Amino acid sequence: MGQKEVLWAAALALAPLAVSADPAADYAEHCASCHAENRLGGTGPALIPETLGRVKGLEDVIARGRPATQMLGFEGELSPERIAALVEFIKTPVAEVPAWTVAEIEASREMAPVYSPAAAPVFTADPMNITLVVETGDQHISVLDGDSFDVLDRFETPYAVHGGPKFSPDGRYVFIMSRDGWVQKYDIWSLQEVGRVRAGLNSRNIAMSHDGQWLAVANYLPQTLTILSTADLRPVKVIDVAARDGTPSRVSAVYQAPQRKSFVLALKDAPEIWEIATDPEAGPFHEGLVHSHEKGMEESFGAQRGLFARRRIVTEEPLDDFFFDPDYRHLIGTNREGNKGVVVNLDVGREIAELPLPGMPHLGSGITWDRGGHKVMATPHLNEGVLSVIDMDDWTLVRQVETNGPGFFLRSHATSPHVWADVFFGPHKDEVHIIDKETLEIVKTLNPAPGKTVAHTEFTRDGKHALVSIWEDDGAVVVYDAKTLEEVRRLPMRKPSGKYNVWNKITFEDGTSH
Ligand code: DHE
Repeated sequence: MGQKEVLWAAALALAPLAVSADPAADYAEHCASCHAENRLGGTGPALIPETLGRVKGLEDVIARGRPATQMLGFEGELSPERIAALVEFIKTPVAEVPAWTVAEIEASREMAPVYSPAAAPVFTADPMNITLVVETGDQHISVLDGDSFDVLDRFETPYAVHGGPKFSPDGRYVFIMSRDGWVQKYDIWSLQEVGRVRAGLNSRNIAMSHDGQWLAVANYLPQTLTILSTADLRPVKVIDVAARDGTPSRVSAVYQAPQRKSFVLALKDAPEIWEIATDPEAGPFHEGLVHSHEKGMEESFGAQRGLFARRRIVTEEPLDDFFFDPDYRHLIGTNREGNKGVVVNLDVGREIAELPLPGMPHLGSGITWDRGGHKVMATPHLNEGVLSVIDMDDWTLVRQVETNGPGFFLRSHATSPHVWADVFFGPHKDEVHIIDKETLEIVKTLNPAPGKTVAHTEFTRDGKHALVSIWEDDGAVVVYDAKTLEEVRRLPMRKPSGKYNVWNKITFEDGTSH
């Protein structure tokens, strides 16, 4: 064949790839069968900006697929131009969000056919010292014996687990949420999945009620709060989340306030905090009042009493991220711009103080401890290499501890003199600072895997060991002696993100976030 013919043959071979991009048609042909026509997920995850926002290398995934999943590569059928157009298409918000009512949620419920609950733990390890490691590299959770560090089980989770799994108050069951709104229930004693349900189409986080009966699921899509029965994952209520003027709002996050027997949530798109009773007798709901910033304005919600009664507290600005003091009387929140903090007294329903918290404080990772007779809280900042330490008695800033870069997570333990703070962002992403809780000085900086992202610490039940993640696909959990700060074990894991110790979580250990 002459040179001309070769070029001609090559052009012909490329012809199907050269067709100009029609991403909607390409989506319908290649993606819809797994990810659903409306892009809200099917056997594959939802392909919407709310889920994909932080996923890097989408072009590569579409071209070459994802190993060890059903996601195939399409580079043989789609040109780079069409793949790029497809990426733009799936990063565009969906025009219409379908209803996701009690009926739809109920229909999504899948109880594991082979689940048989054990009468006692099927292992000899201390069930209170189990630590779960969420491995986002291949969507699994490893169940670690907190004494021997043996992996007792490794089970598959829904795609893109986010936030802390929530344990039943007795530590037997754990509930895990994915960004696509799936909630999975797992029985730690039996080492088996119990079932799963899609409680929302795009969800933020979950909270367990004080008595373990109800699980609240905070949703972005649709703008609702779903209440599930923890016993069987049945939806018992879907609450539309809308401001007082009727504007629908996403939920910034929901947490349980055990002493108050309530869930507390903040609205992301409206200046309101809601408190939802998880007990018909829950204290504040008898007042039936809401206090607003506008002088002297109170609104009665007298009719809304009983289980899941709601109370609104109006704030000056919407709160994006928040935290509580240990007795849940105060909520410490930050606004969307992340340039200041406010303290809201939940008993009287008013903002009572402002905090100097510039640089996007990540209050969801805050922890508290006793320092010199005062309770202090510390929070990292996502935009600045500092940790702010606040005195919770008078809401003053005690110190801004300078770090080698912005961090994501903090952890400590009642038995530990240290706070462990990662440096998640920037050139020092491979470091973890060890900070003295009294002097607030960095006493040591660990660098367990030079050049690799290191993040998120969790302690064992007795506080003797601290577990740190190497956030890489071929990552690890590094186990340190919490006193000597020496490495004692390295457990290979697939991008281990958060780690959660049963005892520390169910006892609300001071050194752990919610
Ligand atoms: Fe998180 C917890 C919000 C991005 C990993 N994250 C939380 C919580 C909130 C939150 C409100 C507390 C929920 C709970 O545990 O009940 N996260 C946000 C964001 O607003 C942000 C910045 C943007 C977003 O995409 O939502 C964000 N988070 C991330 C990530 O990019 C991380 C690093 C990787 C991932 O998995 O998406 C991430 N977030 C985590 C983890 C926790 C978490 C591991 C639980 C920490 C814990 O110790 O409890």
